[in-house]
Amino acid sequence: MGINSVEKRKYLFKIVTIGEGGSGKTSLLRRYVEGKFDESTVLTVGVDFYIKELDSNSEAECTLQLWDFSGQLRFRHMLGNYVMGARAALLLVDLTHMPEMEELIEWVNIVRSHDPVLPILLVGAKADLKDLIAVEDEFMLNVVNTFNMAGYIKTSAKTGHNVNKAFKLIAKTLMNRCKY
Ligand code: G3D
Ligand code: MG
Repeated sequence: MGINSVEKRKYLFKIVTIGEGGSGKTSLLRRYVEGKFDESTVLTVGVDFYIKELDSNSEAECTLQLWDFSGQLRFRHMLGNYVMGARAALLLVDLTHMPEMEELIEWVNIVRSHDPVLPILLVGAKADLKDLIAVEDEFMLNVVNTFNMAGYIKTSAKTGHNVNKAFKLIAKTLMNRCKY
């Protein structure tokens, strides 16, 4: 390495997806990491994880370790371990079903059990199902404010809409958080 070269900053972030079973977590991750959408997703059993490197620039390289949890009730006792060491979370809400506030509070509490200020990006999933949308932006923005989340973004794993953008947004939030 040349004497004038500057070491690139290297980041590795563990990011977890959370949200009810069927909200679209696995589909979002597969679209982002594998670039595809399957109509029939295999039900996640336990935990999967994916690695994705973001386009690096001259200053930094950023790798995301993306964890995918089965939303099934019988695995919920594992959630504490699942979120341990996470630097951020994507909370998915299926836009075709209005969520219960208690349900969202429960997810926030679980994911922030180790880090009370953990950045959470609220994701409105399945935005392509335009005729079936049951969740208003106002409600979601209110959730963002209430829990001081990192933001709200509507995505479609089916069309790919905003999928890269969502992960870029969370990566940027995390990289900024690392700069003092
Ligand atoms: P989960 O991992 O949160 O449990 P999945 O959710 O990713 O398994 O998705 C649950 C169902 O929603 C799947 O359909 C999947 O195809 C569908 N889905 C996920 N994302 C989108 C999206 O962006 N648009 C549309 N139209 N559908 C989506 P099935 O039929 O397998 O239950
Ligand atoms: Mg899944």
